[in-house]
Amino acid sequence: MGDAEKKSMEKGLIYTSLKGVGQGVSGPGSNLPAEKMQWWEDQKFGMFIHWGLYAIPATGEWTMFNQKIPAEEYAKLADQFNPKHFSAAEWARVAKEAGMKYMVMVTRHHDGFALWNSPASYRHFDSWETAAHRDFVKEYTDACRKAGLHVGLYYSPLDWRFPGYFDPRELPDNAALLKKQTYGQVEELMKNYGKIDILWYDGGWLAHKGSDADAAWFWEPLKLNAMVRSYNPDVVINPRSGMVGDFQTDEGGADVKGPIIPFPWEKCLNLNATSWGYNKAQNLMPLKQIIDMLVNTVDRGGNMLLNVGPDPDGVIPPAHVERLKEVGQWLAKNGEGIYQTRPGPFQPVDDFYGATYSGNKIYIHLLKMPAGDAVIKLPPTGQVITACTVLHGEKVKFHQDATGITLNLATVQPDPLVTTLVLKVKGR
Ligand code: FHN
Repeated sequence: MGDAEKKSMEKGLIYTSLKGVGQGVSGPGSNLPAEKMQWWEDQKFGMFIHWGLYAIPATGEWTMFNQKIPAEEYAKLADQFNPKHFSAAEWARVAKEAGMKYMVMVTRHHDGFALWNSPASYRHFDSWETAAHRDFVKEYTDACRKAGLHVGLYYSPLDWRFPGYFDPRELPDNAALLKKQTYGQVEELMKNYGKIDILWYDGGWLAHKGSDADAAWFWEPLKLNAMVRSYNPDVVINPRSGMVGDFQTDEGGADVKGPIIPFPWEKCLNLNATSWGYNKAQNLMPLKQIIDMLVNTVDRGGNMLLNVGPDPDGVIPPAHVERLKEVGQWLAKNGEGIYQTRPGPFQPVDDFYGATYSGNKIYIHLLKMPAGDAVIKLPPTGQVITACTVLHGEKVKFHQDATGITLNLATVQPDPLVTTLVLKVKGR
């Protein structure tokens, strides 16, 4: 992984440093009010998809830059990009089977290749005008909706084909062409594919330096996103256009720890740790780690966007499909304590437990069983607990007093991944 790629990822870390949170420009109507974010906060789990020409060399989505491949040379990959087994319906089926409620597809990454019919594409570098002659964004958005999943589109303003990206002040004309392409392509995506629920910008930072907010002078994101909202008024926009986001992002596989985060946020990470794009080097995330990451994120008020990198033929590797199916099996049993919940009322204890609530129920997620006397002591809460059970399971003895709630887990058969307990609350 090149230095530039490493530096770009550091921007995504939040909370430990809260870097970038809330940074960026904002203005009247630029961001959604809290009530228009509730549907997004209810979903909890989505599929991220990095797919494009870079699947062919199978060395990750930064191949062009890391291997210093000249744009003309790299563009020849489009002649080979003609997937025979691509099925957006199959992507959607895998996402649903995993318990995912929304999808975010990379429509154009930093290499400049657009996966739709894009008249605004600089030098017609898109899948409609090259070997595939297909509009993959159309097929994806149709399949997503048909499967009842919310539709998200990823777009990279950064395009390595433009030297003006690396020196916008010295090469203003070329930089202006890049900006023109961005405005033209974002408009195509917002205008031609029906209602878009999520817009996921990435690569707003200029010359691989500084933050997305630092580049707002160049992209004018208030103007750009006013155009976006003129087509999709309620689209949820991430914090990477230089404008304050409707949610914040924490990128990468670092464990989620610490207290509940008091604003909408999303953890985005890879199922295959080696790269976001398809890679012949595979390092598949263990099931327990995925469930722990999901629970730790949800118990702190976040959504989790888990990435897959389909192969050049558009097929999600079978081992990834199998792992996602296993995630879906845990969610089929434990989803009641995940979807449509909110974090709390108890603060999480790192590497031990966290909580969510919905209606008259509080869900305790045990990442591991308490050592020794199989007793867990929860802090006091102003609510009266009337019952405690394992979710869809046996009763659990409990005692509540002014010092808190003591749960006796001696008889509890733990789930091999994460155990969910349910506390019934009086009067709700
Ligand atoms: O440079 C990109 C990277 O390739 C990948 O798309 C991730 C996904 O969030 N974002 C950037 C790195 O922060």
